[in-house]
Amino acid sequence: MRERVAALLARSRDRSTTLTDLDDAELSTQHSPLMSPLVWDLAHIGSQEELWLVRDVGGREPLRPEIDGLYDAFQHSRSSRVGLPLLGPAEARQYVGEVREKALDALHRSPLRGRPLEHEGFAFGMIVQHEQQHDETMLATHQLRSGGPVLDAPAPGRPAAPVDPAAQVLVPAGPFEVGTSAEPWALDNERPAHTVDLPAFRIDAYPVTNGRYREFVEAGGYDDPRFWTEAGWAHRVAEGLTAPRFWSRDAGGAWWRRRFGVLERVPMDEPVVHVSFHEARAFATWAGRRLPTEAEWEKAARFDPATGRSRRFPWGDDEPTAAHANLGQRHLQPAPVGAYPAGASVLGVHQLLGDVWEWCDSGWHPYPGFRMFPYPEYSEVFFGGDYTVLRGGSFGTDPAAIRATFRNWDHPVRRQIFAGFRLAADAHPGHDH
Ligand code: AVJ
Ligand code: FE
Repeated sequence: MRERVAALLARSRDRSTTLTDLDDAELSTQHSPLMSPLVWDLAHIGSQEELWLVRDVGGREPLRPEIDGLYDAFQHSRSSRVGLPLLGPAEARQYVGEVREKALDALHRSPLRGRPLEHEGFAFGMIVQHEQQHDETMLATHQLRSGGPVLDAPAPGRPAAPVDPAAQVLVPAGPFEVGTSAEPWALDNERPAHTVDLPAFRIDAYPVTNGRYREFVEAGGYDDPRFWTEAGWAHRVAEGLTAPRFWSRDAGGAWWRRRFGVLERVPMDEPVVHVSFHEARAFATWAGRRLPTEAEWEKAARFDPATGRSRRFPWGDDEPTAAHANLGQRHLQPAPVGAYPAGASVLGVHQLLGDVWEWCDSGWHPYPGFRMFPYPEYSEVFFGGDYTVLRGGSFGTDPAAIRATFRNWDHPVRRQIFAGFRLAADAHPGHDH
């Protein structure tokens, strides 16, 4: 386990290093009021690692107690962080390096069992996931940055044969297990495992593609309040929305998108990305369908009707590989639908993990029996707020930071995250057998 943890820590640091390989001015500037300067994310990653692995697990004195407050996300909003006396890029790099040395020392000394924080290396897993989450946040900052490209990755693979992007799968009625009490590095909000009984429903085999979404745009979906909730329409009007973020249309009517500094045609067979929950919901209403609830999404992803068991991942219990899902920033875009047949769930639902986060029609609430661990500012303080659940991770999410039980949340108006959606519908008894 020590070796595995060390490798995961190294992988996340490699990613953080790539994402902060920019000149000092670019690292310290605010690319969008929605985001922190990249140099804040970098030192914040170190600060969390110091707090949990060096001070708590390692039992060491603070390295730089005077900077704690600067990197406390609750003391300073993202838009105000650029005005703080932050560590500069060179200082931040040195700080995270020193913290890492001491964290590795703590890894060698920890029994990796005993008290809950160290049991099965939980604190290490939590910090790996934390750094990877900020790496995805930093990737979103890159997407918001103007100027030429600085990141590069090969295009994802294509499906062997074309698929029907509107294909649907029937999920049978009945109880199944949501959440987990066994996954060692699952975060507090994924716990405990509990039974949920759902009526039968239908869910799309693939996330909604740019091609399907374009039809909604061109049919005037953004101009008809009937498709939008009241809050959604207010958001549509206030922000002047007309299409997914980063899309534009040329004089000939062709759709283009800006992706990490490159202008390119919108690929119609890729899952749509950079839409808010409200846009997703309006699309669903226009299409005569709805978004899945969080429990429906999880059942489509985990339920094995042959055994009645819930799996760790759609494809089974084995950790993700490059064949299962588009994860880990290996590709800097979603893959065309049908590109990951090996990652489909038993029921035949594809691309649930990776590609795009999927908005669900569920607010952010604790599971019955929830117990905060190890700190309330990860999940608990957000419960009941103006948040919507997202599932499944995106091309920007590391495999270490995603599972079929993983729960994410954000404000329903957010569009800079790598979020899309898939459609669901009730299965009407008498029509579906
Ligand atoms: C779980 C993605 C909502 O980025 O706000 C990072 C993750 N928490 N540092 C966020 C997180 C503390 C969190 N999300
Ligand atoms: Fe954080």
